[in-house]
Amino acid sequence: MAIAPTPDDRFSFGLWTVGYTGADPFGGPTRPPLDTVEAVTRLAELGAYGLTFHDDDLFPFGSSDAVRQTEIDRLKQALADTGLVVPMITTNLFSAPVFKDGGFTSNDRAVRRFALRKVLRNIDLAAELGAQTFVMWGGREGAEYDAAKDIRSALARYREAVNLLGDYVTDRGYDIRFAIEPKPNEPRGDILLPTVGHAMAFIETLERPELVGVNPEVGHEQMAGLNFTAGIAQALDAGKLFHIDLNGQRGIKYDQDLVFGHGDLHNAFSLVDLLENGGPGGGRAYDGPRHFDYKPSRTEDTAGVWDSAAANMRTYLLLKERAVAFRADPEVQEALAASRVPELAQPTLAAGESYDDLLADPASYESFAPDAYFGARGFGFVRLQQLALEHLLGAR
Ligand SMILES: [Mn+2]
Repeated sequence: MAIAPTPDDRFSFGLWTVGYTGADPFGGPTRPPLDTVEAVTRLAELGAYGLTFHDDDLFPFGSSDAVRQTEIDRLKQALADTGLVVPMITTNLFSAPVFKDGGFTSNDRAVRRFALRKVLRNIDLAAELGAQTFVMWGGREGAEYDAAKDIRSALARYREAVNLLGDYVTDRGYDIRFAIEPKPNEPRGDILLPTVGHAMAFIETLERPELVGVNPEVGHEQMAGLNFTAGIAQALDAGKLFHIDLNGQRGIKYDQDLVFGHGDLHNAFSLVDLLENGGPGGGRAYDGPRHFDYKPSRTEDTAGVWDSAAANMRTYLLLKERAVAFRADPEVQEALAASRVPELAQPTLAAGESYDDLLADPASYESFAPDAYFGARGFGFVRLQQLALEHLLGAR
């Protein structure tokens, strides 16, 4: 099928994704390092619109000011040459040994102060490059041992850090919002703010909650055994879906970072349907970047890196096309109605009806016969899901 991504699709990639050289805890790299300019050029050729990065992806940790500036200038030139933009930037507070017990929540206060300085410097760079979202993945913010981490103090320090960052962007007049990326574990045994729900509850305790949302990643929620689409729906309900990380994961195991759709395909289909068709009136529910946070598998060569990058976008567009066909099918519309799916949008009480009115309505209780009403009648959800599957397979 002729499907070509364009910048209007708003596909973006982390520099660390296509730049992954294949090193894992059990073996070294299987591919040569990827130069930033090459990454920008190839992504633009493939139809992406954006590049994202951690500070340490662009210039190595501990770089001199001169090296840092050289790499920033090379990136800026590549962006100008291709039209690619930088919609999101993030800071690496997990790779360098100094962060072995975390950044914002290290037990060591000097490390926490250093972490804040590293982030503030990178926020200045985000503003300089026009990035409007600053993602915070606290991969080392956690512990392996319950005795080693006072979780309530850790959350207080996390809150102190995010409040300070909110003050900073507000005082500087930066058009930047923050997005917390939850993950249950890996590299720490347990990570703070492990799921979308934990992160959203934490955000409400901040001084400027309006500046902070979430950046959920498909695989991270699925590592916790959770339904990613349902988590995204709740983030949308709370107005907190500031960014999204798309990839693939097969069940509760290590973080696989597979190509989008190469894990739970049903959930990928329902996710694309939600993002593209789940808004008010059936339109787009989310307008931000469709950001891929995947890793080209260690088995692949350089050609395989670009094949896998293209595969993410192609899979998204195929699912988008399938979701539109699903919604347009009269039999699906009939099955949705038979399953009472649209009826859930109808308020349970009538306009202006009070609990006194409800108590005075015998049809709602006294004369309602629950067993007779639904005892022998089903909802038809299985038929509906089979129709979704047949559209997903291209069988309809
Ligand atoms: Mn991941």
